[in-house]
Formats: sequence, C-alpha cells, structure tokens
Amino acid sequence: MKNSEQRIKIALQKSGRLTDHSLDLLERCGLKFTQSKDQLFCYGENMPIDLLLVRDDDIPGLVSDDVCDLGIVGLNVVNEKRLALEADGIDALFDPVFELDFGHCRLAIAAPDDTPFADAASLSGKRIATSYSATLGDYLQRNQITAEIVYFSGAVEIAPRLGRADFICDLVSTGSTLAANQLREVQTIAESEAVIIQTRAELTDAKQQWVNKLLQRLDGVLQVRESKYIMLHAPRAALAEIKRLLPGSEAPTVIPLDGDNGRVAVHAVCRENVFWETLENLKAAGASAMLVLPVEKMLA
Ligand code: PRT
Ligand code: ZN
Repeated sequence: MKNSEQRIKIALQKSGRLTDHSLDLLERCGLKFTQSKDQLFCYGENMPIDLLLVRDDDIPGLVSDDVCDLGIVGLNVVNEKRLALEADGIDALFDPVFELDFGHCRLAIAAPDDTPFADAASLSGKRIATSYSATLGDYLQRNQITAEIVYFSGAVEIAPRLGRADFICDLVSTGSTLAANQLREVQTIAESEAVIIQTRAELTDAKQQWVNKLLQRLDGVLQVRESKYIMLHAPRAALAEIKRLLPGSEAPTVIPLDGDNGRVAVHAVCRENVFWETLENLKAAGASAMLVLPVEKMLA
C-alpha cells in the first residue's frame, strides 16, 4: 500500500463562506499543516491527515467516490447531491456524521413583493428559478405540486426581473439580498449548516482510528465553545438551589472548605454561556467568591 493511502484526506471548500471556519476547526483539533504552492492541498505535519481544497459542490462526490474519507460542506449541498444521485438511481455513498454549528442558512422560496402567495399550492403551474433543482423537485413532489423548475447556476435572485421565473428558491441567511431585489421570503424548504460527512467505503483499522480520534476532538471543540468553568463558595444548605441555577451543568464537584462553617466550594462545567444575571441570581442564593473561566479543551 502506498503511504498516501494510509493518510486521511478531508475535502474542504477552497475559497468561500465555509473555508475559514473549516480550517479554524481543524486547527483547534491540533492539526498543523503546510499548504502546497498551488494552494489546492494541505499536508498534515503532525497527523496523517491531509486537506484537499475544492469547490464546495464537488465535496459530496469526492467523499462518495472515496477519493476523500471526510468532507466539510453545507447540508444544503449534501442533500442536493444525494437527491440528484438518487434521481439517477445511484446511492450516495457518504453519511453526515455531525453538524458543526457554522454556515447556518435556509433554503427558501421567495416571491416578488407584488406576487401573492398563500401556501405551497400558490406555486402550482409557476416557474421557479433555483440552483437546487433536486431539493426543490423533491419538495414539490412531496407537496404534490406541479411547477416548472428553471435552473440558474448563480444570481438566482435576478430571475424574476429578467422575466425568467415567477418565484425563486435560494439560500437565505440575513435576507438582505432578497430585500435588495424586491423579493420576500415566503416558505422555508430546509434548514442548513455545515456538516462533516464520511465515506461509506471501509477504512483500514489505522485510518479508522485516526478518523475516530479526529471526530472525538471535533466533538470536544464544539462542546467547549459555549462552555464555562465556574467556581464559587456557597452555604451547604443552599446547594440544591445553587445547582438548579447553574446553566447546563451535570454533576458539580462539591469540596469542603477549610474551617467549614457550613460553606462549601462548588466547581462545575456549564455547557451554556454564564451571564451576569446568572451570577446575580447565584449571589442572591448565597453564593460568593464566584469565578467564571473559559474552557480550553474537553474530552468526554
Ligand atoms: O466556489 P464554491 O462553489 O465553493 O462556493 P459557492 O459560491 O457555491 O458557495 P458559498 O461560499 O457562497 O457558500 C458556501 C455555503 O455556505 C453554502 O452552500 C451554504 O451552506 C452556506 N451559506 C450560509 C450560504 C449563506 N449562508 C448565504 N447567505 N451560502 C450562500 N448564501 C448567499 C445567499 O443565497 C445570498 O445570495 O449569500 C447571499 C447573502 O445572503 P443574505 O440572506 O444574508 O443576504
Ligand atoms: Zn458552490
């Protein structure tokens, strides 16, 4: 077996909305890499993990064809590829592993400001411009609506003004692009965020072990984002109330204090952000000497 076959390949978006977040996430997992001159490949220096930088639309195909073992891409692109393959009678050979909590957006139908829309049936017999033909086709079929799908590879929002479509179906995050084009969002078809996908092809034991290690670290990185470590002193009698007030904490550590006098130290990992109001409520319940610290790493 060639050495390169022992190394894990992850497909990432080369240049776009997901690129910086994807690289940042992998760096937080401890991965250090050098980028090739053509900037299409990153060699993992401290782990047998390399990155392939490509257009996001190519990522599901590369993972399905086992050219890459993992990929980071929007769920919208993953579902579009899966549905397009299924329409051709082909099974997509990849599975989403987990969501990565960035790249949030939604695929939505939008109508020109002066076009009436009541419900999905209002689309019947109309032309809808989109880059997401398979996802839109699936939505129309599930709602038993016959409409014409007009494929646009980009700048979908100008289709109604060009007289090419009555509605559009496109990604929306803030909605300002729609507003700037005198369009309004009328129906959400699907929510999306970046996900990590894995090939269904069987990996060697050594590779699978590295994939497991990476996924475990990714999970840890996602968990610590909002997490805080909180330390405080409290009357033993108020422990039940203090535990109730600690946001998203499981079993806090309770430590006796030197000289006791009915007070204990409480240490807890809170899985949600700790706001000033929480500290004020804890104080009112009898807590003192409160410290809130960021969590750097976490391994369950
Ligand atoms: O070159 P390549 O093919 O790799 O990139 P691309 O141009 O296809 O993708 P890119 O970088 O624009 O988006 C990559 C992924 O980011 C998408 O597949 C989504 O998963 C995710 N994402 C999150 C978005 C948005 N938010 C988003 N707002 N993708 C596109 N948009 C568009 C939206 O359609 C609108 O035209 O951005 C514009 C601004 O949106 P508003 O609603 O904030 O005005
Ligand atoms: Zn793309």
